[in-house]
Amino acid sequence: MKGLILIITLCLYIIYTESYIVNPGPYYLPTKGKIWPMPQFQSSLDDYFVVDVDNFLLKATGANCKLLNESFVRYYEIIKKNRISKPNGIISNIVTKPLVDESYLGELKQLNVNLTGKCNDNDQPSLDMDESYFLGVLEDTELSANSIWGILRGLESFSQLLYLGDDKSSVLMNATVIIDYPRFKHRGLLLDTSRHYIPLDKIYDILDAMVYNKLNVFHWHIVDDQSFPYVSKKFPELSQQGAYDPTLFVYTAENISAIIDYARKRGVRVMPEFDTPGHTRSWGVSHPELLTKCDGVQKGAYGPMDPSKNTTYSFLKDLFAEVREVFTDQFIHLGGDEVDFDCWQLDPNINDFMKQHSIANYSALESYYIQKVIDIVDEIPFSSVVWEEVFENGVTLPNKTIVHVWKDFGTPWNQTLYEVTADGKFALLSACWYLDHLSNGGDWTKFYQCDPTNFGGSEEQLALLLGGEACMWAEAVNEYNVVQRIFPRASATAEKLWSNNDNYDLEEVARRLEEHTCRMNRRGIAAQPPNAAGFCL
Ligand code: CP6
Repeated sequence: MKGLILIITLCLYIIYTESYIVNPGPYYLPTKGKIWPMPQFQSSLDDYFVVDVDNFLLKATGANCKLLNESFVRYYEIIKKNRISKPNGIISNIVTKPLVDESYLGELKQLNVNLTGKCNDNDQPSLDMDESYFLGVLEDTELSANSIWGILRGLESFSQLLYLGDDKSSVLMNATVIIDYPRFKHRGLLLDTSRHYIPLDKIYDILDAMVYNKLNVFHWHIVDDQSFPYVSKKFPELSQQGAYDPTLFVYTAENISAIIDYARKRGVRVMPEFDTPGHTRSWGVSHPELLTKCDGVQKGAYGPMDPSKNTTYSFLKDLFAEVREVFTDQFIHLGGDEVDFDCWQLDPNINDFMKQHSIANYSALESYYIQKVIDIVDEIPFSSVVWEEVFENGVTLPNKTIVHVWKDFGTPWNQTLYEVTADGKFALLSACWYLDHLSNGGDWTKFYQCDPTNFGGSEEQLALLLGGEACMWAEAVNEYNVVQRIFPRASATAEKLWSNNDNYDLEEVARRLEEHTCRMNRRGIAAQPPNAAGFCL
């Protein structure tokens, strides 16, 4: 009897599960042939071309130079990566033409690349570079731009228009017209290489992925309290004693030049940050005389740089003169954030100095310091970027100095942006885009929902907002998780900074980001999945 009940129960269970209508949980299907970040204007038809990815031709019809030819070599490789490459999948690469299909336009064999301006092998990207381009995928398929930088952005868009057909073997591209240019000039990614050393190969991966997102500034927060991996020729002791390891965990001038050149060829600027007077403990290992002694807070402790000594400034002048030789960008980021006043307060020499110079308080002392440093780098010459505290402490900044807004506590970021731009200063925003802050796996939506122009400024004020940066502070990342921590969440920032997409449907954005992340994965970038469920071919 018991046995019978057991069998019946089993049968009922099988019938029940078999007849149960399987309803898969929600997930995002990637879109096809959409571009990330979204162009300013795009019109695509259902009509499509078929592309033989192994025999496609990029042809320079305007100016030509090594920068352009090398970009062709890169994009040939990228174009080939549109086939399926899953271990158990078919490796597809067959040009197939549907038998009866009204939308079929034939084979697309070449893209004419028409650079209308000049192109020199040593051209360098800058804040004011022209990144606009026109792309027409029609009978006559042409990419045209005034500058090499626009061509590079256009090649990226062109490569993203390719998608895999439903037969999972042919690669297709819809007839398309694109007119495109960036919303902001400065679209950055900050990478901190002090809290954890990030090896060169990961930095190259990050630069590649930046290009796939049209990000154009690699803000290299190269040193900080914890380690000093920058190898100085004038002061080799800085990294010999201040790096985690003087041979393994450092960046030599040669390493840095190679990174700058790699970035340059892709239209990415490399802006170094040497953050002072705070965040400088690693400097003090070999140069304790630079820092304020802070026995009062803790025996043997050191505080921020000593603003009262001439030797502090002469040291910085020598170091920054060398940094000028190594880094090629117009800008240096001078930091100036999070200066702890306790040590200055407890130091009798500092207080004497303040009396002599009628410096009333510690933020005025910080202002005195940073003013001198700005003047020093101005002569070298470097233009400077500073964190928002420098502005808040009332430093009289040269008008071209850029104020980098990072805080959303105390004063909310939109109020700070308002004040900075009302004062006629250029501004960058980072407060919305902390890659080290995790709320949910898919928290890119939080990044996406921040609009940097949302601070109530006038036209003049808005014109002073140059863009922003996503920040990868490295307290919780090293070589094993840094790339996936950055991408695709920084892609959300990248689209806010490139596109004028204010009437967006978040579901549609999610599907495009799903596609874009799969595309980064196909190209070898270890981006993490953007949405709670999904798959990549
Ligand atoms: N390191 C340095 C950091 C931060 C800053 N400077 C930072 C701290 C807190 C937040 C964001 C950034 N980790 N050198 C401030 C610019 Cl919320």
